[in-house]
Amino acid sequence: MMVIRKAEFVKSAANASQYPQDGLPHFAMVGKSNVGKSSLINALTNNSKLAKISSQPGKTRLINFFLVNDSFYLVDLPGYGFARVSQNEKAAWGKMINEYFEKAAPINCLIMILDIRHDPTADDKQMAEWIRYYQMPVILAASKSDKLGKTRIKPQAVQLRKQLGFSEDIPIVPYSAVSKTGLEELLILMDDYLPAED
Ligand SMILES: Nc1nc2c(ncn2[C@@H]2O[C@H](COP(=O)(O)OP(=O)(O)O)[C@@H](O)[C@H]2O)c(=O)[nH]1
Ligand SMILES: [Mg+2]
Repeated sequence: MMVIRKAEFVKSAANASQYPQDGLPHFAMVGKSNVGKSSLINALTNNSKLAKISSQPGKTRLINFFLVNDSFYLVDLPGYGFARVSQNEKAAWGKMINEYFEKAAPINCLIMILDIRHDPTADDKQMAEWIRYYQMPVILAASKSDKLGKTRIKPQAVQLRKQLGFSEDIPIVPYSAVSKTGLEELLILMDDYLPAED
């Protein structure tokens, strides 16, 4: 299994010319604001201070790159669906994500995060369509499983995947950044997208 030995913030980018240019693979976190993207980066790297967690939703406006084990990036994408943002901000978000999808080769895999307690929003469904359109590899990650009774976790995750229109071939992993459950399973799935370590 992948062991995360080292993780560091590298840079923030507003456009493609600012992305890292070293050709290392990316795992990019997508999901609505406040779903837990930054918390997942911190939980996976076991560093609570690495990515900025905000109780104010909608604060991440840039793409943040974190280099792990000197061999791949965890990418914190700006969240979508924050009700109070203006049309201008929504357009800017769309442009930024679209540019990332088109120009940040190689994106090895997206990690699409959904709150396990809630049905997918229209924005989540739009993102799922986008992922299928670009034929991007994706792992679904259902956050905040600590907020749900144990017996409801698995069925709720399976339901979420179905509501998003993904087949059973797409993995969905319930996890909690608080109780740290599900993280190993995610790392095992991510490992399949990385070149074998020597
Ligand atoms: N209970 C619980 N809270 C979480 C979990 N993951 C994130 N949060 C909380 O959800 C809020 C938003 O998290 P954040 O990582 O900033 O979301 P982002 O906007 O998607 O980056 C913060 O208050 C986090 O502490 C989780 O697995 N369980
Ligand atoms: Mg964030």
